[in-house]
Amino acid sequence: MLPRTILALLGLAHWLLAQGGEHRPAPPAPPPPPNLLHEGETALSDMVQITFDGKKSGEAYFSPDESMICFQSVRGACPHYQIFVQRLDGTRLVQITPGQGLTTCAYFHPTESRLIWASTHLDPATFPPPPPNAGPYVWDKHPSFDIFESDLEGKEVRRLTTSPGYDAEGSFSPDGSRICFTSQRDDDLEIYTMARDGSDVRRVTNAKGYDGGPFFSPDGKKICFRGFRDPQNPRYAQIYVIDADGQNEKQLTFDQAVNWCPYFSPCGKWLIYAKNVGSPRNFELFLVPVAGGDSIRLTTNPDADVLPVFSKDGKRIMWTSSRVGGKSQVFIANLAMPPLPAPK
Ligand SMILES: [Ca+2]
Ligand SMILES: [Ca+2]
Repeated sequence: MLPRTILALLGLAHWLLAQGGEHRPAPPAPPPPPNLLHEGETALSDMVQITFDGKKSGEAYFSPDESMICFQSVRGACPHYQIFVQRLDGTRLVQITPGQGLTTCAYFHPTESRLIWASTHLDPATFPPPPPNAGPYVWDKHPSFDIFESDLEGKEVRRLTTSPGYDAEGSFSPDGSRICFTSQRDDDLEIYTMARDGSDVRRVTNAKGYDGGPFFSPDGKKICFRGFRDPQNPRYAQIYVIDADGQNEKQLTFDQAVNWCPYFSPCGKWLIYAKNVGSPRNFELFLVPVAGGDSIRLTTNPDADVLPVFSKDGKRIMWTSSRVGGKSQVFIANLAMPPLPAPK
């Protein structure tokens, strides 16, 4: 039997070799990418999914050269969001945060290979899993949150805030010299700025309610944020812009909804943000002129579309959506910007 088996194997090997070269059948064409866009999302095109893993992922920001993103994800052993960095193609995945406690809101330094993030890893009371009824995109304004800076391996960690109370939601000024952030150090949640090393803290907002999610304008002179300030309807939030020194606050949305997570366009004349439409869980992306005016709706998908940011050239947006399988992940699409309306 053995020689016959060897002969059969040799025959098989010869046949396999003969399949090579010009007689090899053409490989099947790869399937076309799935159309992730929903009917009516006509300003968007070429939408691609960037993150796939974990129970949920979101709140992604581009690195300065836009080759990488930082984002938060619940995956692996930790039951809470941890901060990760990866290339856009999913390679070079690095967990930045220590793997214990809550984390949120990472943001790249504009010129150095470092990033900031908020974490409760110094407080072991925050290590246990969250309650089982936590929603798809919730975070806890835990008083043990502080803002830290690290390199892109999660090493050389520096703590930037030390005051009691929640400190999080940090982002750099365009030149990297200052950080705007949210803090509860004065009891109410307000927007502050600080020098890049945590010194020279200056308060920006002064209104009852949760003011948060601040980002500098591209010229560094303004800050956009959202505020939950309606004492009759504390669940409703509105979008605001304010000078970085706390002057000239201006409200840009006025409807009874959660207007949330604004971010400046690279030209500084628009904010992109999310608002809940139809149900508390469905958020859609909108544009609003910084000078004031009507908002323009960009998404129509019945799942959450939140936390949008622009690429530097303003031609792409990246945001968190649960449109695939109901699970929050990060997506990028081209955006055709509408013409800026004439000032009223
Ligand atoms: Ca406030
Ligand atoms: Ca939606």
